[in-house]
Amino acid sequence: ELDYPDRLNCAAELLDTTVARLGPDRPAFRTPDGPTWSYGELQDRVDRIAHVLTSDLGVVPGNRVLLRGPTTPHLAACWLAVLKAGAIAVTVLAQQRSQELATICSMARVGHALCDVRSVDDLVKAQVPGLSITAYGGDGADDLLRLAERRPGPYPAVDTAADDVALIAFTSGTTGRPKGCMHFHRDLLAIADTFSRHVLRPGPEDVFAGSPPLGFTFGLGGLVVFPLRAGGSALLLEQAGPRQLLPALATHRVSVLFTAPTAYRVMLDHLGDHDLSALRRCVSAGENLPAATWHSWYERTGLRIINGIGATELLHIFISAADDAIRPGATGVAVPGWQARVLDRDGRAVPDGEPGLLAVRGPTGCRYLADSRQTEYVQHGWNLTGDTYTRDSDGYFHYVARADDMIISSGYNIAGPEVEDALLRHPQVAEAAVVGRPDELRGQVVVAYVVPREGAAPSADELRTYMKDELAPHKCPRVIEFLPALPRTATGKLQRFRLRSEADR
Ligand code: 3SK
Repeated sequence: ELDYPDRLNCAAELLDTTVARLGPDRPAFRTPDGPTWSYGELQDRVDRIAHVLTSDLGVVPGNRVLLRGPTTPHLAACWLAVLKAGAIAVTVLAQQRSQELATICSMARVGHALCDVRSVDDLVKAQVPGLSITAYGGDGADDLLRLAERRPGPYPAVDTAADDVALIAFTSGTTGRPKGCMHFHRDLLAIADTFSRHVLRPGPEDVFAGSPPLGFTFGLGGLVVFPLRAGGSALLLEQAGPRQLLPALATHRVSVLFTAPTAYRVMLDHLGDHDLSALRRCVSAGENLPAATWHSWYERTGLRIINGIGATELLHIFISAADDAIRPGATGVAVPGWQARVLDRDGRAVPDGEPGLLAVRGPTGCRYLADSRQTEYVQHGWNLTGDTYTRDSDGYFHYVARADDMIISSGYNIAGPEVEDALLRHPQVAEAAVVGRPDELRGQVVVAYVVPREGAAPSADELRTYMKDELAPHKCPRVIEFLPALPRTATGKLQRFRLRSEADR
């Protein structure tokens, strides 16, 4: 049971409480080339920025402040300062361009922005009425860091309520229209005190790193909230593709890694003799982790990937498992503090083994910013994530597909991920995505898009023959097409709707 006081400032809890507990000298953030920031230095920088927000920029509690920039200690410090000053952080991704930024600013009524000087152009181009933009990392006299130099001294955190909004995180899902998800100060601690505490069990010696950016709550949790809550440190990488991750894991003795299934597959092709001996936790989320990927990673590294499902609506991971509790191919069990069920469309639990809608509830919850889709996501007191799952008799949850991604062919229900998993077991396949194409005779037929491994060129016939040994005939793709890469969102999720419209042509 999580029991937070009514008055709670999450930035003060993450930073000031950790400094009081472990002292100021432990490392907090490091980068591949820059100096390491100790907790004391981080606290000093956060406090100076919070002073600038209040005294120079006129930010008051409840104001919404947009944060934009590559993954750096400065961006993390700005996030903490905004929360410490009682304002609300609105996080965005580097890939979001002026049109989307304008929509987000208008939806969230953003009045101020703190922006890495390298990312400022798109924001200026967005021409948001009344938006005050303060850049950091440049050399102007009005640069945030220059202003911060003139504002020394501790900043007492604003006395926020535990259920004051601290963060508005935007998600476009895999189909488009952005939704702003509001999260409270207590929610940000709850993700650390549930998933991180019970599944990762980190300590002050842990070094966290990963690919998700801070504008995606997967990254914000894994690279800022979890390390600070545990008194550990994070390696923040501006370039965090699989090929940059591998040498960084070795050089900085990373012990907790956050990335997506695709990155694990690419890293497998480039493992070489990188020293991964410090790595003890490999988290995979953002997409379903196929059993084939889990086994390949285990065979090559001896490490068991911790699978998990999370959502921007719920902030972080709510189903997962670690160590001996891991069952390859399953997502896991409800994280302590969370409950999960598989329901039918009327909100009734379906029997174990039968597919239905994944429903979860726990310490956070979906709170869309003025969006009628709220009543689709929250029903019967449960958050419906939009995924089809089964639960087995041991309480393990197994991913089937996104709820609207089931393929119905000749009366059979076919889950694309099962077909993808089979394709991924083929040694020449790097990535695979399966969708339904409308068909007069069968309703839909199974179409597979395949990205071959580097240097490989399998033929469609070869893969079709292989699939016949792997799956029942009705699940085997009728059509197999090759692509250089699969279409993905800025957070790395597969955009099946794009493949479906490709298949319709
Ligand atoms: O959207 C997701 O897939 C996700 C996964 C883990 C943690 C947080 C999020 C948003």
